[in-house]
Amino acid sequence: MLHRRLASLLIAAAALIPTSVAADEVYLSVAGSVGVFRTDARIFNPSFTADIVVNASFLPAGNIANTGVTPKAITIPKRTMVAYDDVVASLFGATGLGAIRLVSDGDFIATQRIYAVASDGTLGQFVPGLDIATARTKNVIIQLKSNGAAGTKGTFRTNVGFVNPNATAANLTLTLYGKANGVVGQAATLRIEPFGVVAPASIATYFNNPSEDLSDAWLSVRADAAVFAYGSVVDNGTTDPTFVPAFEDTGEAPAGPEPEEKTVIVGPDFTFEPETLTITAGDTVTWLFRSTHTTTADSSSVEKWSSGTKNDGDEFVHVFDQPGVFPYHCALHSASGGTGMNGTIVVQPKDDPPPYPYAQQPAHDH
Ligand SMILES: [Cu+2]
Repeated sequence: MLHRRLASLLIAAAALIPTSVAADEVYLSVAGSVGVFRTDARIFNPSFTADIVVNASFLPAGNIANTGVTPKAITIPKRTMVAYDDVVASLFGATGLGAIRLVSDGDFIATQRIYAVASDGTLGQFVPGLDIATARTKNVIIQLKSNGAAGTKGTFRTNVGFVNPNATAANLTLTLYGKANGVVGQAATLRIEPFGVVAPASIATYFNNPSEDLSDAWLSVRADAAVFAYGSVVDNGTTDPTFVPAFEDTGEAPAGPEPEEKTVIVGPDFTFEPETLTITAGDTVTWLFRSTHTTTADSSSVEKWSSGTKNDGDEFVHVFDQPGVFPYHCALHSASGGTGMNGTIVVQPKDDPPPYPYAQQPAHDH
């Protein structure tokens, strides 16, 4: 009984402190009803002796911070599988897409079926609940296929989705490889809010609808915190979907190029030269001031910095460690994101070679 009471206290503590370490923490990475798509979930308690309480949180998609979500406590009796058809509605009384976070001090198994309601029945895919221990900083999603639009028989499309199971934001770098195993376009960056959920979206949109052959493709997902990533490959003729979980990318990239030092001239003609500077993560940027200006990161920039007001002959140095696109302006002569005296630092990822540079691959000779 003492153990039981202690367990209840621990559950209460887990509910109050979402980041506390739990015995079992599982994510259903996408759930909800959209159009003809539905998701059914099951939760199983393998214990022969004890009921368990699972704290379930619905984390809405839209890449919003879900730190304030209050979990709902549900009891799973011993040796019982509890069914939640249309889980977002039946368990949470909610609508829309999101992820589900399940936390308990007892062991449990959670699974899901995502399916489309068709005229002759359903077409669906099985989605395992993902243990928090399998969230990773280095992921790879293989066997993707994206070579046509919905309705075109014989072609497939690929959606990818992401969940950040951390109480802090995560910064992801996505690198897409096509049929020739070369990098497609430029690596894409994605910042996911604390406990944020990015709903499945076409892989092509992350890479500006590339023209490369993606009839076979794979995606590298690197992050500065452990995240969940998955693909869903959909037959455009039948809508038959296949869930593709991310695997650990165990490859160790060789050391990238040595960090370089780059320079921007802050001119008396109210310009940054060059206006757009492309560097590699870890590079140092020095602004050389030739008249009085105040270079400052835009409010939309993930990387925050400001030179303060500098005069002719002064320098300001900043190191960019995170990949991404970081717009900035002169606070004396332009508004944040406005027109006037603006510049952009484009930071390419360092740790996902080969090949360099992160440019469009040459067109195939056919
Ligand atoms: Cu200025």
